[in-house]
Formats: sequence, structure tokens, C-alpha cells
Amino acid sequence: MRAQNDAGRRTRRRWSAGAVGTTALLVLTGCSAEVQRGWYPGTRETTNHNAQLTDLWVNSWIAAMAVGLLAWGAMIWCMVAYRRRKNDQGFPKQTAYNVPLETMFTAIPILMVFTLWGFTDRVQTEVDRPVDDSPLTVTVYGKQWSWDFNYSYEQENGEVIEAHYSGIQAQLDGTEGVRDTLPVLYLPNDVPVHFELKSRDVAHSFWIPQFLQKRDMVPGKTNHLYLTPQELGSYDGKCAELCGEFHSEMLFNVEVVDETEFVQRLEEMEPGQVGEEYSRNPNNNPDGAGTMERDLQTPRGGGSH
Ligand SMILES: [Cu+2]
Repeated sequence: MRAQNDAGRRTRRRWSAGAVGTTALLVLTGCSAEVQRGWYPGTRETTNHNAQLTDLWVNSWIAAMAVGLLAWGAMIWCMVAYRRRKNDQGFPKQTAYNVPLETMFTAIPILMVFTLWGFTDRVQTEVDRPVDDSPLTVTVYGKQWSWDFNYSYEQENGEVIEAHYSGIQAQLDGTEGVRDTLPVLYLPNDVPVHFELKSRDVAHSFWIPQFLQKRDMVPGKTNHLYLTPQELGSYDGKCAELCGEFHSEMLFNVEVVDETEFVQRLEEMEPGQVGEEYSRNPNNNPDGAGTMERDLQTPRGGGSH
């Protein structure tokens, strides 16, 4: 008996220690910037859209938590209040078809879904609104397994610079410093950018996690992203669509630099742009496909050799 009591006390003590620990953790982390942005990468200022996107995310979680607490509370209350008592006999009173209750159970979730949809739609419409007068257009080609960045930048004096960077695949062989060899996308700070997203072969997806936006790159189609970087610094970029064997090595760096440095970087790059002529999609570029077929020695239509 004594041993049992001791064990019980130990369990209780462990439980209360756990509860104190959890509460302390919540209180201590409650005010940190990380929690405030719902563990999202970047900050509210990384691009002109980050604040809105973060708010949508965090507020959705707060709403979900409130609904969760209500539902769990109601469940636990029912389990306790209507538990089987010592002298209960047989089944409890059986009920069915409570129309008001069932109407409520249908109406409330529909209302919640539409509310969530309403807020999502509002943010999405705002974030995806085309910006017609971006001085900078970056046409990005995803390709197995790297990136081509084409820049067309209209300077304040009206002069347009066209330049490109054609990336080669990263070699992740475990040696240090590979990150520095990745293709770099340069962006000027505080300048609105229009991204035209294309693919040279299969479906890819353009993703800079800290910018909180990601968009598919579909062969034969151009997708668009509009944003303004607002914080100088380095960011990671990657492909977010499984696109083949070396998908995981389809990485790039993003450097947000001031306007003067940006122009300098453009001047160091190859002039002009690399377009569809390097694409591999047989529907969009029959010549490119022909070259590829010769390279791979795969006769069209299953030749007889
Ligand atoms: Cu890819």
C-alpha cells in the first residue's frame, strides 16, 4: 500500500512538473518574434506581401485553436457529465433526429469554411494583383536541374539593361562551400519585380521560402509573380516540384542588394537573354527536341533498330 502511494505521488509530481514546464515554455516563448509569425521564415518586412501572408496564417491558426478548444471542451464535458454512474442499469435513454442540433452542426462548419475562404481570397487577390509598371522583369526558366535568370531592367534614366545568367547544376558531394557555387538571383531592394516563370522541360516550381510565395513553372505556359523585396540580405531558393533525379540539387541563392550594386551585377553578366531556343519541349521548340533526340539516340515512333 505504502509503495503504491509513493508511486502515485511520484506520478503526480512528474505530471505537475510537466505542466509547469509546458506553461513556462509557452510563457517564455509567447512573446518571441518567431512565435508571433507562426514559425514562418523571413520577417514581416522581407517583401511587401510578407505581413499580409503572415497575418492570414497566424489568424487562421488562432481561429482553428479556438474552434479546437470549444470542440475538445464539449467532448470532455460530455464524457464527464454523462459518464456511467455506479448504479446505472442497462442503456441510457436513446435519442435520434434532433433537427435543430443537426442544422447547427451543418450550418456552423459551412460558415467557418466560407469565412476562411473569404479571408484567403482577399489576401490572394491582393498578393497576385499584376503590377504593370515594374521597372524590372525577371524571366526565370526552370530546367533539369538548374535555372536561367533573364533580367530586363529599366533604369531611372530610361535606359534598359538586358542581361542573363545561365545556371549549371549544383554538385552536392558533401564538400563544404557548395552553397557559394550555386546560381545567384540578384534583386534590387525596394524595386517592384515582375517574375515571368517558365520551364524548359518538365514542371518545376519557383520558391524562395522566406518570400512566402511559390509558383509552378509549367512547360508551354508563363506564370507570374509580383513582389517587392524590402530587406537587404541573402536568401535560399529552390525548386518545389519533384522534377527528376536531381530535383534536390536544383538550388539557387538570392541576393537582395541596393540598386547601384544591382546595376553593377547586371553589367558583369552576359548581355541579352536566353529564350525558348534552349527549351526541350517538343511542342514549343521542335528544333530543340530534334537536337535532344539525336543526342539521346532515341528515334521517334520506335524505329526498327
Ligand atoms: Cu525542378
